[in-house]
Amino acid sequence: MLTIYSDDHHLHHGNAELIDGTLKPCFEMPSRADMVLQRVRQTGLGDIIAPTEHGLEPLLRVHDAGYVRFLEQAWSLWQAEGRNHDALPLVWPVRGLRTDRIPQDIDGLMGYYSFDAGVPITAGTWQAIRSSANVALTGLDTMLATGHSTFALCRPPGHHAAADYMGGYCYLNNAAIAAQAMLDRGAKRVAILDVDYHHGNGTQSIFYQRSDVQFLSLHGDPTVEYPFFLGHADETGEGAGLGFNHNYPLAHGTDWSHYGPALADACSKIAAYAPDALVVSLGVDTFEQDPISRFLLKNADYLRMGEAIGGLGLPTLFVMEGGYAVEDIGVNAVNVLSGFESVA
Ligand code: SP5
Ligand code: ZN
Repeated sequence: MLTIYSDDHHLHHGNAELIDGTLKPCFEMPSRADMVLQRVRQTGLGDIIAPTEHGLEPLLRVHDAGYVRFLEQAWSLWQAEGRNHDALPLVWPVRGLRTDRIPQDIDGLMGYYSFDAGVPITAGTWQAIRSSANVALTGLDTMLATGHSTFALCRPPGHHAAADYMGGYCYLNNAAIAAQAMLDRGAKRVAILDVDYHHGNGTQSIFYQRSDVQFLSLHGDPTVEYPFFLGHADETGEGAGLGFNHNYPLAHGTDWSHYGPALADACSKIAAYAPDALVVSLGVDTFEQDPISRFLLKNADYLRMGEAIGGLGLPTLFVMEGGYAVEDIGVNAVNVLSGFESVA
C-alpha cells in the first residue's frame, strides 16, 4: 500500500496542553507521525511519496472562508500582541452569548473559532495543517489514479474540526476534505468510518444533513468521555441526512469482544449503503496503553480491525487521526493496514 507523508508536520509542535487541571506537554507530538513512518518502512508496507500542493479550493469546499482566513492569520495576529509562545483560546460563546458578531481581537477570534483549548497555534501550524490536508488529497489522487487503497499519514489530525471551528488537536478536517473532493470528482456516495477513540464530532457535523456521505463512528460514550457534547446513538442525521449518521458509543473498558461486533455492525451498514469509496479516520487511541483513553484493544486486534474493513472490498483511503501511546502507534496503525491488505 502506498503511503503519503510530508516532514512538514514537524512545523507544528505545541508546547503544552491543559489536562486534568495541569499543563502537560502536548500528547499530540511530532514523534507520533515519525513512529508511524518508521513502522511503514520497517514492514515494507509500500512506497512512501510526498504530497502535492492542492491549494485552498478543496479546503473551502468543507470549511468556512472566515475560519480558513483566521487559521492563516492567527499566528501573526498573536505575535502582533507581543506574544511569542503558543496561541491558545480562553473564552467561548456558550449558551446565551452572541455568535453573530465576530470579534476582531485575536483572543476573541481564538474563542470564536474553537470549542476547546487543545489547539495551540504556533509559528509553523498553518504550513503543517495545509500540508496535512495535502497529504489526504494526494492520497485521494493516487487512490483514484491506481484504484488501490492508500494511506494518508496525516498530522495534525482532523476529525474534531468542524466547518468553522478547531478543537481536540484538529484544525482542518482532512478526512472530510478528502471525502468532499471525491464527490467533486464524480463519486456519488462516500462512507466515512471513524475508528478513533474519540467521537468524530467535526466530521459528523459537516455531513449531518447530507445523504451523499454516510458517517459511522465507534468511540468512547460521550456521556463519560471527550468530546462530551456530541456522539450519542440517537444522532442519526437531519433532513436529507436522516439515517446516514451512525454512532456507536462504547463503555470505558471496551475490549475486542465488544468492539468487534460493533465494528461488524458498522461494516454491514456500509455495505448496505454501497458507497463508491470508503474513508477511514484511523485513530489508534483505542489501544489498551493509550495515556488519555480507556479502551482495551491489543496490538493484534488492529489486524482484525483491518481485516473487517478490508472485507468490504472498497477502494479505501486511510487518514491518520489520533493515537498517543507513541511506542505502539506505528505497530497498531500499520497492523490495520496489513490486516486490510491480507483480505483485499
Ligand atoms: C484527534 C484526537 O484523538 N483528539 C483527542 C483530543 C482529546 N483531548 C482531551 C483529552 C482529555 C483526556 N482526559 C483523560 C485524562 C487522563 N488522565
Ligand atoms: Zn482520538
